[in-house]
Formats: sequence, structure tokens, C-alpha cells
Amino acid sequence: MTSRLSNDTVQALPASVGVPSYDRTRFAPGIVHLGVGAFHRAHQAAYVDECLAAGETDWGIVGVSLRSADTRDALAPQDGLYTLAVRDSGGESLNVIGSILSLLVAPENPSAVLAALTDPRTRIVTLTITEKAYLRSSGGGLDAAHPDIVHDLANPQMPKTAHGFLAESLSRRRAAGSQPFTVLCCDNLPANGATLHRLLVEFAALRDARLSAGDARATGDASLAQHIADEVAFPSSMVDRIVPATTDIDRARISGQLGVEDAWPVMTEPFRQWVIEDDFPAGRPSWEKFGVTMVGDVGPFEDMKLRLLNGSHSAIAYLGLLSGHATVDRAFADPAIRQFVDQLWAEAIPTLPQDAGLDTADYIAQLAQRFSNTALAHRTAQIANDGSQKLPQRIVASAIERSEAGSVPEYLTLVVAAWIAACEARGKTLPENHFTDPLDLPLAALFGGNLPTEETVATVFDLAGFAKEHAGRQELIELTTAHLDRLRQGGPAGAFAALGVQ
Ligand code: CS2
Repeated sequence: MTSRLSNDTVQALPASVGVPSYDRTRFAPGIVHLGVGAFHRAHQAAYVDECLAAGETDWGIVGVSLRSADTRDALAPQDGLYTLAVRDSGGESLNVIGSILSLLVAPENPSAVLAALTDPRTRIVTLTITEKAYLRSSGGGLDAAHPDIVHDLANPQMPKTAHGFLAESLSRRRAAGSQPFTVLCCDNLPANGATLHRLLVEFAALRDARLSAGDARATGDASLAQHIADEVAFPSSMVDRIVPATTDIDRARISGQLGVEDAWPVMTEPFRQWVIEDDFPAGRPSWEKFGVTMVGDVGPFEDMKLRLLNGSHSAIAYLGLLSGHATVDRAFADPAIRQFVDQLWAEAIPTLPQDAGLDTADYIAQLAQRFSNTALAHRTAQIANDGSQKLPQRIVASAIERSEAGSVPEYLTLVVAAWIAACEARGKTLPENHFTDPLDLPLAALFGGNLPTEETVATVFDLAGFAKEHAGRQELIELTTAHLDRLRQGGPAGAFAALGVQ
């Protein structure tokens, strides 16, 4: 195949493929997105595409990759266009998304990223940089000793981290007299906006301290932390759409259907949800017209999503991997895993606010349907990545609350044990780098030490900051230890049997 999806070829695609109905040359960049991966392209960029199609021309997206050039390399020759393939057992529908105006790669050209962030037309900065890129210490504050934070404090004009880019650009905007942008965090963290706000104020305070100490390379004035604390809006949001990594088979199939090559189409499910706190002093698209729910407090929606969807997703991933299931739908079709997940939901639901009008029964019924989508082939290994960063809000928070309320969180702690067992299984029953975790080095050292199980579990809790300073910590360690012993001896079937799950 020779020609490529682009502005020139998009109008000649088969009639069954949806294409941007608007003039892409007419819209201005209003949003800079940090972390322009598949999730962003299946979610926020698709919503913004609908806004643009409805004539809201000020909200084009500048997509920034903070690490690799892969997305830019695939999409720049396509004028930022890509196909969104929505798949379920009923088939596949294809839509070309046109909302990404340009793509930048931060390590190649940090100045260009700062220029985009400082552009007065940029009114919103959205982020999907994954949990670990927030660089939190195990206590939840900013990991000030992280080499990238150290780098960004010493080189404020050449940042590497989201914190460095946001702080420097907010400082420059302030100096230039332009209004701050609104920061809209779209990662799966609890109170994600407030969390990023807190971390960024901490980071800015470290910048301010260097400036006050007379550091010649420091930039701005020494009150950036106060400015960010008082003047910059960080609405929280809950984002939801299942987006499996694109495979070469997907690329070939989609390109075949288009009749031109798309180097990086994105696969997703029909379901999508976005709930956003309505706090945009610099303006925003009319998202509510396109299915976004604008609310005063996103907390209850976030908790329901993190604890029911993401919590069970992680459970399915680790128990699935330990049971030999490569994809979510296959793991979920395993009667024992399915029964386990039902019990896990039952254990987590009482931790959700009872007075917020959440329909948890309907929610889990939808989840069951979504996890059964055989057309997605969502790999368990993909979800298994970065468990140390994910389990605190997905599993451990519910376990702490159940234990504090006087009940025994057996199912939740089995997920923690399954994570440890799956980490340990790499290089043995699972391929060496089947998934990765920021704690891989200390974990490998720990697993090599042949310690008693309880010591292993307690060390993992310390490394990952699980239940730090909580009264129930020891109980959770003991429950996890018992499950891990059973998993090591009899696999998931052994651990399930002790809970009466078959
Ligand atoms: C998944 C999420 O990979 C993971 O950890 O649990 O990416 C999940 O698919 C999304 O949050 C769904 O909205």
C-alpha cells in the first residue's frame, strides 16, 4: 500500500468510514494535551472532534508526547489524522478523528512544548500521562528526590516532567500577563485534579526556594507556588473507555478497509464516559452537548470507577495471568474468576458513598458486559503494568475502609497477593518482561531473598506505600500473606478454594 491517510486522502475514503466534516484548516489550538497515547485518542480527542464538527473552532488539540517519538512519527505524516475503530460482537465502525492539530515530542524540543503551553490561545491543558508520571513518593507527596524532578528544578527551561512543563509555562504566562490555563487531569487517580494541584504547588515551592536562594538558573519570581495555589483551576475528572493496545493485525485490517495506510489506528469499545468538575475560568468547549457530564463534585463517580472497574480489571489481569488467560474476556469467562469478581464487587460496593445517587447494580451489570467484549482482545498483561501505582486507589483503599469498618477484606487482599504472585511469576511461568512495574528492581531483589512470606508481603507494602500509617495495615498484611501462600502452593484454584470460590 503506498498512499497514507492524510488531509489529501481523507475525503476519498469508503463511504462507510466517518471523516471530519469540518475544515481542519479553520480551527485554532485551544487545548494542549500531555500524553498523546491511545487512550487520549479514543477518549478526549474523540469528544473534542465532535465539538469541532459542531462549529466550536477554538479547541483544536496540540498533542505532546513526554517520552517517545512513536506517536508523532506515525501521525505527523498523516496530518494528525487517525482512525478510531469501535468494536464489539456486532462488528466494527470506523471514524477518522481530526481534532489533533499538531504533535510535539518533549525530549526532542522542550522549547516548542513550552511555546505551545505559553500560547495565549491555549486555555486548557489536559493530561493522560499514567499514574507513575505524577512522581509521587510512597507517602503521596511529590518525590522530590526523583532524578527527573531534580533535573527539572536545575533546568527549568528544559523540563522533562509534566510538573516542570506546567510550572515553567504558568510562570511565563504570568510574567506575560496572560491568563493561566485550566489543568484538566484525565488519569485514573483519586481526586486527580486536586492531587495534581497539590503536587504542582509542592514542585513550584521547590522552584521558588531555589530562586530565593539565589540560584542563577532559576526562572520567574519566587511566588509561583502561591500563584498556582490561588489562581490556577484544576478540576477533577473521571474518564472511562477501554482501549487495548493496537496490534499489527489491527493496523493491517484497518488500512485494508480504508484503502490507504493508517500507521496507528486506535481500537476501543462502544462505551465511553467523561465526568468533569465544571471549573474552567478560561472557558471550555460545550462538552455537555456531546455526552460529557459536568458536575460540582466528581468524587463519587471517580471512586465508583476506580474501585469497581479498575479494581476488578486489575484482579482479572493478575488472576487471569496466573490462570493462563491472555485476554480480559477469556479470563472473565473463567467461572471461578467470574465468581471471584462478583464477590470482589460485593466487598468494594459498601465503601462507595451511599447518598450520591450511584446505581452500582446497573454499573456492575454494564461492566460485566464490557469485560465480555470478545472483539477487543484486551490483554491481561497490558493492565498488569504498574500495579504498585494502581492498586492503592483501586484495591487497597477499599480494603482499608472495609477493615476499619470491622469486616475482613478477603477478596480485596487476594488481589494484592495475586499482584505479588504475578510479579514473582515473571521469568518462571510467565515471560520475563511480560509486564513491568516501577518497583521491579527492589521486587526482584526481594523475591531472590527467599524470605518468609509475611516478611515479603510486609516489605512490598512498605515499598509501595500500601496502607501506610493505617491501623489496619497489619491485618491486611496477614490476609495477603495467607493468600500468597495459597497462590504459591496451589495457584488461583488453591486460593479460591479457601474462599469457597470454584
Ligand atoms: C486499565 C485501564 O490498564 C489498566 O490499568 O484498568 O486502562 C482501563 O481500561 C481504563 O481505565 C478504562 O477506562
